[in-house]
Amino acid sequence: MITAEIRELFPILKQEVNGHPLVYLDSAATSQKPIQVIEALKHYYEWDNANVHRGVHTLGSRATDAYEGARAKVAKFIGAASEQEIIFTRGTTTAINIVAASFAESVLREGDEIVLTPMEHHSNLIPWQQAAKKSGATLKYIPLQPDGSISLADVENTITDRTKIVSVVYVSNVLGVINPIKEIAAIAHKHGAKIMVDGAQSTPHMKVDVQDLDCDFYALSGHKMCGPTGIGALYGKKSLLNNMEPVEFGGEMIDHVDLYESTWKELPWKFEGGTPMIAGAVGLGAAIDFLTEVGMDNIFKHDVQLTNYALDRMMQIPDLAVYGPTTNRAGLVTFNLGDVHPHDVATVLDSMGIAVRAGHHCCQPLMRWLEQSSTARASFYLYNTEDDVDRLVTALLKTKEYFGDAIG
Ligand code: 7TS
Repeated sequence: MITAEIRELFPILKQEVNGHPLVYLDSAATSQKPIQVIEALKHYYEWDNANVHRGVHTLGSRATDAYEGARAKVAKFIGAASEQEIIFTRGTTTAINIVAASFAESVLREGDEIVLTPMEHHSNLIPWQQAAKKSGATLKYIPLQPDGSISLADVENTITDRTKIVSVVYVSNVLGVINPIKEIAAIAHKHGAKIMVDGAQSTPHMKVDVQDLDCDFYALSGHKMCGPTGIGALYGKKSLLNNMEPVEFGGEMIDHVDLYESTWKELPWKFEGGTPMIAGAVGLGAAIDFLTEVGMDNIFKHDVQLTNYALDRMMQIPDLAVYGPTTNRAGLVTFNLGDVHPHDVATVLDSMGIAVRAGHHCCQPLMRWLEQSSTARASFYLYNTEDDVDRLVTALLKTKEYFGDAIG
């Protein structure tokens, strides 16, 4: 499928915003949804809606099949060895919180180390800060190279035999850099540590194979990969998940309940207390079907080409600073226009129909490292075109003119 055909499948892109055709460049915050996903949600609610894993009635078994079918799709999509290794969560944040809480409870002890990087999203930072506080473990950071990338020598120097868990983002939502997860995993394992991967920004753009990466845990968000909000997944190796305690307790996750003691269901359900996000899972399954049909390799190629095109063009704009390495990156360009506040840049761009994000992008420590209080960010997906980038560049030149002396 070529981009023009793909765009046709996204109804939201057909509108005008502030008198201009919409250019949506904020997919790193959340992607738009193709008609297939919208139809799957509609069909589920119009025909199959019922609670799962309990009813003997027809709708109950249809809903259960749809929900468990979606789990099988997620497992296949990221190369998990078994569907039991996929736990549905609200998104990446919830997935990381489950692992961090479990490690704080039963793995981490005083003097142990948790290894992160300064480029982590708050969702892969604060749960570990809390885990460190609860357990007495220490947080350590793999330093960043001047361009924001990670060197394996620094990984070697940071991870030690005291390290119990390394938690690293695969693709940074600010720098766009793709981190060498497979190599980091190998170093972590050499020291007996586990590795958790924040896959919020990688899963939408590239083919992921958790077994090839040999990561122990992997988190993803459905809403960034054409699926609905409120659904995501935690992948964990079965041997590890089997030995972890649930974080939420209640209906759905139990086997036998007594007045004073209870036992849990087997994987993955012991981690899914309460009525799950059934429609969300169905929508995520439809999103995975759609992405698979387009082809993850095609999507990666398209997104990288567009990012490189945007980088080339944007770097020619005087007074415009772009952040992150110039190679080995996917899907986004973070920038600042002189001293103009990025919120002002985003507001002027919005007046021309262009949606970008401005702020700290939930990466305050990284902003400090960049010596910026905030930045603007254009992020791309399979429905964006070179024309979108051209419109952004023209609009940025106009913005520059508009602010005149304030720049520089
Ligand atoms: N990790 C990374 C790398 C992210 O980019 C995000 C969301 C999350 C975790 C959290 O995902 P959630 O679905 O649980 O919220 N990032 C962004 C962003 O860059 N702009 O808005 C949300």
